[in-house]
Amino acid sequence: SPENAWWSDAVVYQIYPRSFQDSNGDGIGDLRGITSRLSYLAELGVDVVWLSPVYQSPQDDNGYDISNYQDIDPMFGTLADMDELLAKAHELGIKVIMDLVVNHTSDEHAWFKASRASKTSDHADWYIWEDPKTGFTGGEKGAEPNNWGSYFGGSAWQWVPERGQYYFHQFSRKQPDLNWENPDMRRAVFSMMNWWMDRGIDGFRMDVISLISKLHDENGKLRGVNGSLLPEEPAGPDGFSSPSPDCSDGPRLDEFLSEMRCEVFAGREGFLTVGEAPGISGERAEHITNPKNGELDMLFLFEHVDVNSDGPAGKWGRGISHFAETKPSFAKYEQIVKDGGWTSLFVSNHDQPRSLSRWGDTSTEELRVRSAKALALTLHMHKGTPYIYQGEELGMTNADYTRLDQYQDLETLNLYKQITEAGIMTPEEMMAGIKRVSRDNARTPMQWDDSKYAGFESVDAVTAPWLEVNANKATINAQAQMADDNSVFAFYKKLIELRHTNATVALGDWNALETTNENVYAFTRTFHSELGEEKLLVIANLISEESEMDDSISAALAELGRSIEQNDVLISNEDVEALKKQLESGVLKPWTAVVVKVK
Ligand code: TEU
Ligand code: CA
Repeated sequence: SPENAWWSDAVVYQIYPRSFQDSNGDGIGDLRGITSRLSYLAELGVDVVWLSPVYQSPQDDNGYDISNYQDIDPMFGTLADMDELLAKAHELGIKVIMDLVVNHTSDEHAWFKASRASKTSDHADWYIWEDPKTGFTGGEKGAEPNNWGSYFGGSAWQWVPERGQYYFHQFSRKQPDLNWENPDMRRAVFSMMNWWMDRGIDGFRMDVISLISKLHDENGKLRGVNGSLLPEEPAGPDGFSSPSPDCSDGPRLDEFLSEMRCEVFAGREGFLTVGEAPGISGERAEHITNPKNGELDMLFLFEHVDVNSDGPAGKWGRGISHFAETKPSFAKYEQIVKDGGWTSLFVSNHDQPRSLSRWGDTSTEELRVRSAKALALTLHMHKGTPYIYQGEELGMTNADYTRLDQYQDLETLNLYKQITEAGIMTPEEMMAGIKRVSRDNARTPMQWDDSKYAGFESVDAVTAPWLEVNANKATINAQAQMADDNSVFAFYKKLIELRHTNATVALGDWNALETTNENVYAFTRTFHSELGEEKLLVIANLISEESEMDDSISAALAELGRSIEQNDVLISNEDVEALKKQLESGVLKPWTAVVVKVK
């Protein structure tokens, strides 16, 4: 069972290296910068650090386009810097996992250069190539093999005259999809993974791993279910259809993942594998993460962050959302765990807007702190493995940008063009969407202190940070929060400590309480040991108004048999006297959140 794994009570911290700490004043975060901040992570108490990609890359998608897997991009440092980071992290008891991006490479990778050069090269079939549509010569509009669009805008097909063929790219045209049907390609990927494991890393976060197997025919050619034609789905208003139904959770995914487990991880211990898995159902997630199937330790599923994103403008047209809307998704994730699998728990990463800006209240400093703690408590009290994205532990917020030219993310810039040109949104509407959901919201430099560049780089650096620092560094920064016992940072530290020290928090069964007031989220965690049963009751009011508590919550609270005292409260953003009043009157203050030990 996953409960026996070393990581069953672990907390993972994600670093986006570009934006974490710059050590040499070129405006870009780097490995030496990270190494210099490891003591901060040790103080916070995290067990594992996940580094977004630092490999050699033309940086079309900030490193998710890799041109050489077995070297560090000079922008981030050297292999020696990586070795030093690993050694220092391990000294502090922190494991390090790297991002593994093997659904695609950069178009500047040697494998792709060989593949595009000719149809007969050794690497000819390492990527996914198709002829132009019948009746077309190729390269002209309408000649693409089908109408699939790339997630980053435009067609998913790119014409290459040398081969007289198109290659397939689900992401940017500088990110051609690898052909996992090719066994030589798979062997090369596994050998690269072994090289990194042997170098001392502790595992991988696997980028869009759910997309590596596509629908294909018996010759391994990308084909629809009817075997002869590429599937052509109905197009959206931009003229493209999504490749997702035919390219996610494909027929050989389990086989590829088991093969990887055998080829890379068999005989190793103390590692962690987490797969990014858009398009995977709850049942399939349980299968993939159930240890008896030997695939992956856990997955990132996206249902909770994708809520309200299915209009014609996708996430860009998403309105205001409430965290309570994610309850059904968390129930699904907890079911995966109940059934013998495992789940990761996250509200932020480098692709999402800041969770606090999306779901919390940043209108006053008091509400910012209160709502950041309520969201953190709620997430961390689930069963699974919590992930903290850099700056989340400080309650960092979305970028404060007002102009398009302040953004750099290729998805943001491409989709601005595509959505406004197709008339799906006006430029004003799209700018509002970008302000809410652009990936750059999470990529602004880490706020270490209130100095000119927030401590991300030194004040006298000649080159400014690659992405503008948020002006609220003056109030939101690590230095201030580390000195304050009531800070968001101190609260995260306590949540992590609870997971390490309290078996019920790490391993207790999760059960939702039925509530009619949807703004209140309540669940229990129950753990049986030789000492008997321990039961925790988690209550959170997820809005900026008072909320009435349901009777089901009062009933669960009544198991305590008396009114609550300081010792019954494991953690809260409210003091015990205030809690007593609210729990007895049944009216919760805005964002009150608490874990009560009722048994
Ligand atoms: O993201 C995959 C993914 O599903 C994204 O399309 C995500 O949904 C989108 O960015 C949200 O707007 C992974 C990486 O996390 C992302 O940074 C990369 O750009 C992408 O893969 C391609 O490698
Ligand atoms: Ca640097």
